[in-house]
Amino acid sequence: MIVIYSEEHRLQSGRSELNDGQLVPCYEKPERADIVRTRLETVGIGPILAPESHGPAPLERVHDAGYLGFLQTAWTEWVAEHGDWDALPLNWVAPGMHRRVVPRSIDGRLGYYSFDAGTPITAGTWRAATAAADSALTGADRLRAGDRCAFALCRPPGHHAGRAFYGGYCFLNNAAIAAQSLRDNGAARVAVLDVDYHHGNGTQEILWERGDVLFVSLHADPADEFPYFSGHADETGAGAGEGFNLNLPLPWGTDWAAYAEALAVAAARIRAFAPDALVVSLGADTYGGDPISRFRLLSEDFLRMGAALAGIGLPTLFVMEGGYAVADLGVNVANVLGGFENA
Ligand code: FKS
Ligand code: ZN
Repeated sequence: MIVIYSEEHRLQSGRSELNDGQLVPCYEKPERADIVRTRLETVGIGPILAPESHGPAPLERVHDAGYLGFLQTAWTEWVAEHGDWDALPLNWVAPGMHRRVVPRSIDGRLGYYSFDAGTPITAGTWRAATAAADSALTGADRLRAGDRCAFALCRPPGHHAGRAFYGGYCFLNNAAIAAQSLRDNGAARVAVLDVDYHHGNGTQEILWERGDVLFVSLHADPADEFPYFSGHADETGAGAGEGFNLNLPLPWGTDWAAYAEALAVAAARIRAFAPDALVVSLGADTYGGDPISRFRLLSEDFLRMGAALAGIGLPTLFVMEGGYAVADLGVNVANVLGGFENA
């Protein structure tokens, strides 16, 4: 399976995020991609290729033009105002306030376009995020060329990024950008299956009114877990997208037995949709050893996950999302990909 990887991911290296009341070192750090890459080399999954640049057009198919402009200039504006330190938002709109006018102030705009204080914008954020999107797009190209599968080793991740918002370590929605590219290049229907521990609220928002791109997500119940305000089972889509959004929230402590049942429900829904391609938002933060998550999958369960995903029987693009037990992340991700390839 071809792996698409860019060294530019290193350009996203935030200093800190707000977590449990403290500014702590960012969980979403360059070592994550390094350990995955190293493990893939060790087990012989590859070749590992650099992404091709696809320019702004595929980003504009998914994201708001004003939002993309903001992401490109936010760091420069922030440094001019506050100096050379991570740009983090501090204020958000609440019910009864007004979001009609885009603030002039960079602080105002950070709040306007974000939903958490864990996602620093740095000097290299835009370049890293566009390299990640290009990786997903290059992976989509591989499926179009006839490959059975491909893996885009994206960093920063993407599934929390919406049409016009960032958060949860995500800026550009790599999976949605890839799904849209597949649609724009001949696929009649595409499914996105999100197996990251956290709900892919950005992907859901982007695809909410779409009947041509099915979104299915297994994740920790938002009643207990980030992103809290998205991911309930009764969120099923709207308009042409009604019935094409399937959320399968699971309780803290979920192990492989319970996870596998939900995965079978997801697989059945995807097969019934009969898409031309599958995009998997692949987070390995469902692992029992993950420092910020509370599911209980074991490393060998990721082999089973890969085999189950292969059983869906579709050309499949894997797009890297979360996973913070860095020492074991390489093994867990390689297990999914190896489990898929060997099924
Ligand atoms: C825990 C606070 C958690 C944010 C968690 C973000 C998760 C990001 C992710 C992605 F795939 F996008 F990277 N704060 N006390 O794993 O879903
Ligand atoms: Zn996650």
